[in-house]
Amino acid sequence: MLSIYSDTHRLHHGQAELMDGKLQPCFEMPSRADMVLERVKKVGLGDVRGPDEFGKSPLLRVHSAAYVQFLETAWAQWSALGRTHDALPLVWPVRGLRTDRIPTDIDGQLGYFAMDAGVPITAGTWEAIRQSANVALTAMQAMVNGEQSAFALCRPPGHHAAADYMGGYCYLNNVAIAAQGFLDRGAKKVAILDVDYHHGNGTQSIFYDRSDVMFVSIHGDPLVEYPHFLGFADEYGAGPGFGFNHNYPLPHGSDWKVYEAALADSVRKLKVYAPDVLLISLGVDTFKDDPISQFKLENDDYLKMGQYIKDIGCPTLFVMEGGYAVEDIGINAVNVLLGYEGR
Ligand code: Q9C
Ligand code: ZN
Repeated sequence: MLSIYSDTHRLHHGQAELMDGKLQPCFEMPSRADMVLERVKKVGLGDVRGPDEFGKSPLLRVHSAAYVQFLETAWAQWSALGRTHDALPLVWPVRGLRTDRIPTDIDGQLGYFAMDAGVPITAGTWEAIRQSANVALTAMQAMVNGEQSAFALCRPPGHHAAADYMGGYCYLNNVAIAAQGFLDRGAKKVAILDVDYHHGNGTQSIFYDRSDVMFVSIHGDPLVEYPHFLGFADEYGAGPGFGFNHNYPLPHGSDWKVYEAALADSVRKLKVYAPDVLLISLGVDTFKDDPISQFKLENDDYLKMGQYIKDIGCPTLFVMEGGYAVEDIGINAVNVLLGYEGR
């Protein structure tokens, strides 16, 4: 399987996030991508190529112009005030507050365009997130050109980012941008299966009212897990998109047996939909030793996950999302790809 990767992800390295009331080093760190790349090479998965440049237009097919401009200028606005630490939001427009005007100061903009404080913006963040989207788009283009499968080794991840907000370590929604890319190149029906531990709230919201993208997600129950405010089982889509969104919230402590039942049901739904192309939001934070997650999957379970995905029976683009057990992230992510390939 072809992999696409860029070193540019290193330009994004947040200093700290709030966890349990304490500031601590960001879980979403550059070594994550290094470990996955190392494993791709070690098992001889296939060629590894750098990304091509797709410019801003494919980003604007998914994200609002105001949001993309915010991402592009946030660090300059922040550092112009003499600030040297990471830019972070601290205030949000909750119920009853006004969202009909975009603040002109950077603190207001950070709150307006963020769902949480897990999204540090550094000097290199814009370049890193742009290239992460280019990695996904390059893998998409390779498949349009004939590859039957590909692995976009994206970092930063993307599935929590919606049309006009960032959150949960995510800025540009790489999988949504690639899915729209397939549609813009002639695909009629696309499906996204999100196996990250956290619900892909951004991806769901981007395609919620559309029937040309089916979204299926298996994740920790939002009643007790991030992102808390989306990802419940009764979210089926809206308008023409009704019936094209399916969530499988699972309890803390879920192991492969519990997970497999949800995955098998997801695979059944995806086969009925019969998409032209399938995208996988490949988070491996479902692993038993993940430091921020509560599922119990083991290394070999990811091989079986890959076999289930293969059984859906269509061209498949894997897009890297979360996974914070850095020692095992390469083994687990690449096991899905090996399982898919029947190796
Ligand atoms: N106590 C992705 O996996 N914070 N994002 C969780 C845990 C946010 C995860 C706090 C987790 C976001 C792409
Ligand atoms: Zn996650």
